[in-house]
Amino acid sequence: MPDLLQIGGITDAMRDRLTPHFTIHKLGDGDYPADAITHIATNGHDGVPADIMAACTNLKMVSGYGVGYDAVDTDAAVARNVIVTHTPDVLNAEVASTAVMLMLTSFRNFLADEAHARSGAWERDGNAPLSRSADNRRVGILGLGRIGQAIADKLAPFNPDIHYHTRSQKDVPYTYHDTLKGMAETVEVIICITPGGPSTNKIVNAEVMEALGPDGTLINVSRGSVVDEEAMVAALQSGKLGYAALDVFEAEPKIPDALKTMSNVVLLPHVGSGTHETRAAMGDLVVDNLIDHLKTGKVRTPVPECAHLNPA
Ligand code: NAP
Ligand code: 8YV
Repeated sequence: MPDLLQIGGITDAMRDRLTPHFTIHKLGDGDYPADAITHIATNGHDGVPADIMAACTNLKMVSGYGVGYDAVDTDAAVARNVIVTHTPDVLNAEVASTAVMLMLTSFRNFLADEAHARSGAWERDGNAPLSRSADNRRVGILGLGRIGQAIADKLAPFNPDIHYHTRSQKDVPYTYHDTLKGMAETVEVIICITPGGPSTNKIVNAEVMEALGPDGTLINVSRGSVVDEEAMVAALQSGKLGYAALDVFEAEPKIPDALKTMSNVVLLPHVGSGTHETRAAMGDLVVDNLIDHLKTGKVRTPVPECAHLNPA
């Protein structure tokens, strides 16, 4: 059987489906036969470290659990004819729900309200303070792709005025901004949902956050690298940025301590796609890609950079 290197965890269901087809070696569980590895299963966080990619001289395919693949060097893969796959679409609805719930939680201040109810403060001190309505807001989506569009759709009942910034204008009925700063000056909320990587590195910088302003809300469900985290902490501390609701961070699982004490911030531990149902669908697609590659040489969902390596 071909040898597969497992980087990070896989579910029991994934292992059960893979075991009849591959000899699985888990990275970290002792030595693995680097020269024999033809397939790698990994995730969006761990990717494929450069030394492992180099050591696996017979590598043919990398199957990623997650739609974001910024942790895999696709240039290095393409240079060696290694096809990389990811798990697009099956998580759109879940990640969109996360973004919408982050927006609702931030605007309606539900975490503080829940603490107010649970702690007995309601009986002791009276009603909780009023919050901000999430209805009728000017919402700027940074990255209107598969998930960005799902966020726009899911927000529809809240009657938003949708704006977006991407590199290329889309055929959609929303207001396009060719600069992120221009969008930040116009909207009340920015929801980040671009890929990570060099082209988006810290594009939400101090200038953008100041343009969003003291009443503005920054929501990040993309990658921590998209936002200048140090500048965000400073802007939240100084009041130049009003609120933040974050699922992703620069050095996960590390969250800057300063954010943990701020009442104008909502923090999640990168759980955008983290439900049993969606993770099962992602796991199935990871395995489908691996088994299809083994049986036919063709994969279901190559990353765009590798699409030309997939047989027609
Ligand atoms: P997608 O369909 O490829 O959409 C990406 C969008 O970002 C496109 O509209 C693209 O438009 C835009 N974009 C790319 N580079 C840009 C740049 N430099 N400046 C402005 N816009 C840019 O991807 P998706 O499936 O929606 O996923 C998006 C990302 O969400 C993933 O890559 C991942 O990082 C993140 N994600 C996070 C979670 C989580 O758990 N929090 C879960 C799933 C995904 P243009 O090409 O026209 O610029
Ligand atoms: C995953 C994600 O949890 O799909 C993505 O890009 O960020 C999440 O769905 C992550 O990739 C970890 O595997």
